[in-house]
Amino acid sequence: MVEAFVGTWKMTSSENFDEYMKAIGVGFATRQMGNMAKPNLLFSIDDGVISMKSQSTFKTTEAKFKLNEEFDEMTADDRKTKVGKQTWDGKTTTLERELQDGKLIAKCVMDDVVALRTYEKEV
Ligand code: DKA
Repeated sequence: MVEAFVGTWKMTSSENFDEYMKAIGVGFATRQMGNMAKPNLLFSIDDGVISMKSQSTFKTTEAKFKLNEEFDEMTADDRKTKVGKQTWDGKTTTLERELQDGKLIAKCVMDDVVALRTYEKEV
């Protein structure tokens, strides 16, 4: 039920994200910004098109897509990627977002490095 994602989500925890950013090749200065950023994730649906916007003081990015279709995403570190799997420069990372116990969990995987970022819905 993609409707359950609709709304605004605030990041409440982030585990192993610096290691993940290192694994995908993000440089030191951008990692500092990425580590400090506490993004809000905004999901909306319009006529079957899902909009996912990540807003932070560091960077705001937006991707629009339909379920089960590959889509382009420009990431906060300026990689132009294709999602579900993000592919660029011959590398691949996966970024899954799912709901668990009312929280949105973003699981970022690069080889054997996994970062988990937890978001809670604004009421
Ligand atoms: C999330 O939605 C995961 C975001 C992953 C961004 C990877 C690149 C960050 C570069 C600062 O929480």
